Amino acid sequence: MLTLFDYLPSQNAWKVRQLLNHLQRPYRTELVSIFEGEGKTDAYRRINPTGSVPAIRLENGCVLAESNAILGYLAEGTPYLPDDSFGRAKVQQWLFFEQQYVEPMIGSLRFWTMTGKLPHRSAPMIKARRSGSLKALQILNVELATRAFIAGDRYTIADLSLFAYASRAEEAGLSLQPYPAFRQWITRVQEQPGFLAEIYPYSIDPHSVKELG
Ligand SMILES: N[C@@H](CCC(=O)N[C@@H](CS)C(=O)NCC(=O)O)C(=O)O
Repeated sequence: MLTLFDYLPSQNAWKVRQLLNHLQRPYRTELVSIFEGEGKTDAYRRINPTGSVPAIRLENGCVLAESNAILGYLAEGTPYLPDDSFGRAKVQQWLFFEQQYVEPMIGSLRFWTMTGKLPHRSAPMIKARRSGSLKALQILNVELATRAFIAGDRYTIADLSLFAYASRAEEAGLSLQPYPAFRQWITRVQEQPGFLAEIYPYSIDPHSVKELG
């Protein structure tokens, strides 16, 4: 059975949980206590060299890390990834966008806000993340005003991936009021069969107030 290396408050890991739920694919979980340094052990670095979650181990022992790479692999041959080359490239376009403009911006700001680290970050760092986050939300709002889903007319892993952090922007102190098309897309994603509403706040982990090593 597939193993997911997970940390429950991680929305990067939620992406993989969400796709496995859509696919109704059974898996086992190994929790990695990232704030206690479990990601930095030699054993875990052989699974993911960066020491972060998520990662998966397949039935044949092969391991794979990076949330969007995992999504692409697991979605192969399913309705969540187009089978034509242009459709797949469009999905890739938005997966790269997610990793450059959403996760490091909204994700970081949300992480600092929810774990009490924001007051310990410099004003220029916060300003850069805030303006990057607003830029990402604005782009998504403009794009989603023209079509139902980000890579075309159907829900794909690009929507799933973007949803993980962008939909939680209010937890980073960002209002979603100026982005009506984006808010309508949030509802469309939540209406997908097998949508996984359950998410975990950092407060379930008393160690999350520490800095990551
Ligand atoms: N680009 C990576 C980012 C993974 C990531 O930063 N994961 C966080 C949890 S959301 C983590 O494990 N951080 C611990 C660390 O980096 O030491 C992905 O998309 O999988």
